[in-house]
Amino acid sequence: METAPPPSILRVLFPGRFRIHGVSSVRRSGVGAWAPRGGMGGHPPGLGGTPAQDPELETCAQVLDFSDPFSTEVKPRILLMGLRRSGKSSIQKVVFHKMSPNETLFLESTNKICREDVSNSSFVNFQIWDFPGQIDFFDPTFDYEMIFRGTGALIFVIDSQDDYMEALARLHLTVTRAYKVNTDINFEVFIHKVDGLSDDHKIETQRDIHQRANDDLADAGLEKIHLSFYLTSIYDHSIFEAFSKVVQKLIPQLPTLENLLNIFISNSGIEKAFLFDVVSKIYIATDSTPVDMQTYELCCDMIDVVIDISCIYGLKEHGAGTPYDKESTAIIKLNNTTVLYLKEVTKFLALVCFVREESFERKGLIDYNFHCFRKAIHEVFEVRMKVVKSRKVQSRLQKKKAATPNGTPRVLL
Ligand SMILES: Nc1nc2c(ncn2[C@@H]2O[C@H](COP(=O)(O)OP(=O)(O)OP(=O)(O)O)[C@@H](O)[C@H]2O)c(=O)[nH]1
Ligand SMILES: [Mg+2]
Repeated sequence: METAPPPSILRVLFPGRFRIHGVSSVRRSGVGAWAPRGGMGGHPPGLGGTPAQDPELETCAQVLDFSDPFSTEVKPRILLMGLRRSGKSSIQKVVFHKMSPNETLFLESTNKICREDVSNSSFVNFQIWDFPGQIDFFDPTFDYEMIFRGTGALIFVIDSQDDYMEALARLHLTVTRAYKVNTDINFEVFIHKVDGLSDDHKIETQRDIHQRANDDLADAGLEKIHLSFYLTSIYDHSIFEAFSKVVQKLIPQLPTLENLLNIFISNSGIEKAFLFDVVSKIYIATDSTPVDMQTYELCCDMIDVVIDISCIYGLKEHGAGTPYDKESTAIIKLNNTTVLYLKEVTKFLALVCFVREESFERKGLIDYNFHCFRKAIHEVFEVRMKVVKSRKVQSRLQKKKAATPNGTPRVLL
């Protein structure tokens, strides 16, 4: 890739792709976004509190206000639904708040719908709505039509360690209700807590759940509804991988990003490349070669190492500065003649590549091609920002129209 596709070509190739879904308003999560991980390995005491102890988080997770006419803004919604104790809140906390999986043992049962914005002014912009276990669709105060109308993905969490017959009935009810309101929703089923199952049992459980759920839909004449299934656990990387796939389906620029990654790797002699959202470790795109779990896990570990070391040794006095910036880069040589190469792409995105040692000898070429790749990503990003700005202006105008001259809203908020 001696020359990156100029922006004009990008726009010609993907004219409709520069649509955005969201307007960023609230900063991601209440915890410092760059706190060292509490995830798989835990983090040093005193560095980055966990959300469970962070009172700021409580104010961040807004309680749903159904009457807010602007709360249904353009940001795609991801709903977390499922029976009580199936693990919904744990998933949200582990993926987006870096909570350590063990700490989820102390989470209290959710008793009201909590929504949270994941906004990082990059490609990953959405709202997550965490539901209490038992939602009564027949409760008149529960306006499910309004909720499903603005939903991009509905994640239904099934506890695989429990008897899942009730969960399957609830899944069927939820999916059919949601589909009636909005046929565009992606239905994602997380067969969760699989850390407690043997490999054979995992496959058998997935097959059984898949079969039963689809049979139920077929019996109701709704075989056109497509359900995607994932085996997940908060105790390994499977939950991050599953969430990556859910989020990728909501990123309209995905084909552009994949295309750029394909051009980049084929011209640089790179085996595999991932574009990561550094904070959540969700990969928002990868080239078209197949992903294997070990590769993905190595990338996650590399990001953790870079951020942890930067947090501990890279910050200025009194913790000023960010541990991830333009200068962020890392090279890790593995003992199997593979090199892991990480470079900053935007404030929130990193490129992590797998390169053979012999190809890495041409690092100059890789760096030059990376420079072109980065420029192209920024072009895509700029188009998106322009749309975000114009959406903001539109929304402000809308709000003004809805208010009386003395500023009081015409509708009850
Ligand atoms: N073994 C295992 N336990 C998990 C996993 N995910 C969550 N849990 C546990 O499941 C229990 C319930 O988790 P929650 O996240 O509170 O469940 P919830 O679905 O939000 O429950 P409600 O808010 O009551 O609807 C906690 O004790 C978690 O530690 C997992 O992947 N594996
Ligand atoms: Mg909960």
